[in-house]
Amino acid sequence: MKNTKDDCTQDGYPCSSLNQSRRAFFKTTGAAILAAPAILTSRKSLAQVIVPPLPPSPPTTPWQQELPVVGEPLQQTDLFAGPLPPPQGDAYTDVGEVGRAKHQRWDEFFAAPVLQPDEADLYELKVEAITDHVFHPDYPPQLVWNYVGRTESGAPHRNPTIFARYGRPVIIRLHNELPEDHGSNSTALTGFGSPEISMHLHNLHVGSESDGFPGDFFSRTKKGPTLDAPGIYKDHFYPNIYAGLEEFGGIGDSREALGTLWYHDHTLDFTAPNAIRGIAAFYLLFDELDSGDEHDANPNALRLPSHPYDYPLVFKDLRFNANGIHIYDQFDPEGTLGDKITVNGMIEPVLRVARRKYRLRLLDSGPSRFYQFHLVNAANRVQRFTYIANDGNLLPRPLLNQTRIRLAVAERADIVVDFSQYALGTELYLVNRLEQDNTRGPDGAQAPGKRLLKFIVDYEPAEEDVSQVPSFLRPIRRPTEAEIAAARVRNWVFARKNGMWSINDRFMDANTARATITKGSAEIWNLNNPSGGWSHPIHIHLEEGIILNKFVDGIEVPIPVHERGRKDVFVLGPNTRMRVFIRFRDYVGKYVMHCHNTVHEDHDMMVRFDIEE
Ligand SMILES: [Cu+2]
Repeated sequence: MKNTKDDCTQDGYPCSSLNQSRRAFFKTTGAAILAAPAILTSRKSLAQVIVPPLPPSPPTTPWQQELPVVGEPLQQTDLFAGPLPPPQGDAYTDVGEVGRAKHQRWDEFFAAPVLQPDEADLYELKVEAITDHVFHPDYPPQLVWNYVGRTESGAPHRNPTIFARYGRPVIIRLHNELPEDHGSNSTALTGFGSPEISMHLHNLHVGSESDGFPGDFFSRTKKGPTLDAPGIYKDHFYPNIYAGLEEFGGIGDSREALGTLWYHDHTLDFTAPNAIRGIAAFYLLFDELDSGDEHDANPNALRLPSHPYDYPLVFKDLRFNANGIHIYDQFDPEGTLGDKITVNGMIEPVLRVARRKYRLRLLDSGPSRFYQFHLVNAANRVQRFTYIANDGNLLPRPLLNQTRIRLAVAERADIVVDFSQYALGTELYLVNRLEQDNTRGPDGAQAPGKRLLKFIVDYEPAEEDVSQVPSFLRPIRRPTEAEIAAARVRNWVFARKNGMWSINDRFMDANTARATITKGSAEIWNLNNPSGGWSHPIHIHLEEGIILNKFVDGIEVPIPVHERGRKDVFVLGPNTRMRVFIRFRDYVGKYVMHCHNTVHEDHDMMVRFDIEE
């Protein structure tokens, strides 16, 4: 159905904050840019011709704020007690749910059309504007947008981590409570973001209606082109099954388990400003092997360091104006590179740790910065750790005695650091040595790097550390030669076009599938970045892939050992091509592949693909 201008989704794009003009502008050719609306022409002319560099963010005194020693998981919500009806397979448009498609596989998991008590873990989140966030005490309290749940005492729980388990469904009821007007019509760079939202859980194996498709954005009055109606809330059904359900039965193939996931806003054209506004948090998924319990008596359990010694850390690069207020230029297809790195929302925080092993889950949430992390002591001497998971997927075997972690946007790395080797009072730093001076990609690494997070080895653990890192973590299913030979090959070229970013010479169109794939089939995707100037971390929704070959300047190069497991972000450096083997399983519908440099994604390096029966 064609959307009308009345519901504010002409061409399928939200009309708040100059969006329509912006889209019209961006969709034009280079010649047509000259005839674009005046305000945008002037903005774009500035961006493309003069590019006045932003002054650096005001200085901050390091190590003024402390991260919580224990990160509390989100409490469940009793969705049977609230004013809205409990979740069901079909959308409840008559009581305010958005017009989404019916949840796939609902009838396989639940006996009735409407959920019954104790059939799933239930959570309620509201995306809210919060006006008192402190990035750093040297900057004023200010506006962020967060996912907000509730603690046990009923207090707000901002960007909470959700603990989930394979075989136990989760349903998240997401409310959009953002203000419709947040100053976005101002030309100040403080008014960024779109108050319509779409929540993506990266990279759960899930039905497309719960995947946070970019065109599924909504608010009370507006909707994206791929929803049937706007609404006040949307239920997301996360069945927490392994990929391979139809092939293996049960809850799928446990070799496909994911561990470190994150949920973030994915609104068409606004992923970067909305995620950088603060709409992003962790979702940790456990199973029998990676059980989240270092005391687990099950002989199959890995007994990796577990909560509260399993600690997620998210890194974001932000830019602040002279008043210490967060700014971002969502009109510039080169975005805004941050020069202040936040760790879990704070600049240069301190984390006090016990003398024992920790599992640290590192996430680069962008929008554009790449990192090369090192753990160093006060004399900048590099420390060693164990690398156990990339992109949230446990590697077949741990990588011991590692000294660095490279992350592109949306990549994750789980590492185990043994703080028991340090005396009480020891100070250690997580540093970034990767230089980067624009949003196009990183330059080289330079010691000693920038200190982002200080650890203080602060106390003895309350009990003996019984956690371990076994020699074998999770087996991997590699494709056979016959499967590789039989796979259909698709070629995808990621390139600059008219000052924007294209895939196979075209821009994102939420209404048009550029590939149609038969459910249950496997393909080889040739991901090609022929440019010498940019890096593109390519993310493919729904499924993990395995890199078969990697070429730089046309010459095959070894695949780094941490990239030899399952991945959902494929980091294409300059002049790089990869062959990736992917199975498309268990679900049908619309999904996307995109550059996860979210500036490139928003300016339009994204493609819709559909899976069909
Ligand atoms: Cu890119």
